[in-house]
Amino acid sequence: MGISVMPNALRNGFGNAAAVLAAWGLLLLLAATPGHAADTAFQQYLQSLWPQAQQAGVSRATFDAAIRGLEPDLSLPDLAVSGRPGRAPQQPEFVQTPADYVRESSIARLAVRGKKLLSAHRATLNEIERQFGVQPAVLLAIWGRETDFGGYKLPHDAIRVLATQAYVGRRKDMFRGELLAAFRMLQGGIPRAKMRSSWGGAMGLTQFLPSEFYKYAVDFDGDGKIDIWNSIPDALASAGKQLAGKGWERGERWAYEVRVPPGIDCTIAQPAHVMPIGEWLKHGYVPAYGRRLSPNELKQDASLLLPEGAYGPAFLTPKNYYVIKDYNFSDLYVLFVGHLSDRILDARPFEKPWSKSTQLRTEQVETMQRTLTERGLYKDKIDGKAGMLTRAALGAYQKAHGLALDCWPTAAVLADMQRRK
Ligand SMILES: [Ca+2]
Repeated sequence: MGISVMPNALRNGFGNAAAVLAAWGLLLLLAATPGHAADTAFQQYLQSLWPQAQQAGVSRATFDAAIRGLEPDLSLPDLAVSGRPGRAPQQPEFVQTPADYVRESSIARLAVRGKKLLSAHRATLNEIERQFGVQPAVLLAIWGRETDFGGYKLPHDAIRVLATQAYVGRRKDMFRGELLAAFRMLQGGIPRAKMRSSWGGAMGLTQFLPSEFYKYAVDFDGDGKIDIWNSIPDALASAGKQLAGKGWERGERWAYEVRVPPGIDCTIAQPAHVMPIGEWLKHGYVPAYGRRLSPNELKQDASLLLPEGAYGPAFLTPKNYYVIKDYNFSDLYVLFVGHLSDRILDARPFEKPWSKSTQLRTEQVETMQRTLTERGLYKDKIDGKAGMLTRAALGAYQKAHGLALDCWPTAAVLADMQRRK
């Protein structure tokens, strides 16, 4: 348990005396004083939100009922507490590989189920596509990924999660806004018992944060109520409207798997390096399975994605790739959802399988990211994940030092970095 939480808590936007007291209260809790001291501080923090809740149209009775007896849930991930500052959500000891996350057995199982649901909900899905431009299989893939088509029981009370994240999470301001929106949902008549969520506070069959609920959720089955929990038409149409709102290009694909020409420079695989797909093909990239692209598809701008560096499958990613990424900021999430959407319609896996190559530990990738930052090759987060920008920076390092170029965090690169220290 680390006393170092205190400066962080103060720096990260606690703006008034009550909140400062709340932060000290939490510190006391972390110093293992009896729980009721922290409860008081947490309650004081929650009470400090009342003026904003009132402004948002929440009644005193709703507000009081929502926070009565509420305690923070310090077991949640992504909290800046207890000697784990900056701990990423559910961070595994080893870097998660695409093969781990886009697990073939999960994809295959969900695709079979998705295909059945596609027939069962065909008319609704076609109508959603007509209105919002998002293909049925993409919406089914999101539903499958988010809640296993409704089979996954969300473990948390959303109010408690949002309140905890607003109080002591790494993104306090964002979650304070979400908590206020969740109070509005209660005020609007949504029962507390329905508001079950993930550790990040998302609710319903397709996982909406409260602010997104207000922006995008729709009544699509025409019963006069918006129900993203039990109505499949409402949940899928809401997800469709959300993707449309984030810029989904009607009818376009999420990505194109391609064979890359031999000897490419893998450092070009980053979002800033964009060409029309037709240009990529002129440079020797070939659509997997000999797929033919329409003139319209060839005109789309796309960047190159190499999720496993020089290993595994490669993709050209047009705008819709980044629209799904905006929905959940993770390339592996987009690969999962995108590939599942394809597999619902076509049983073929990626033409080039994931590599079986072993992974480094998260802290080893963090060490690499720090070295790359010191050398001016990397400017993004130190998060121990081998994301696009980390892979490109590793490639730049390999080029600078005459190492084999694969844009992938291997033991060889790490050893080279340590030797040059
Ligand atoms: Ca409805």
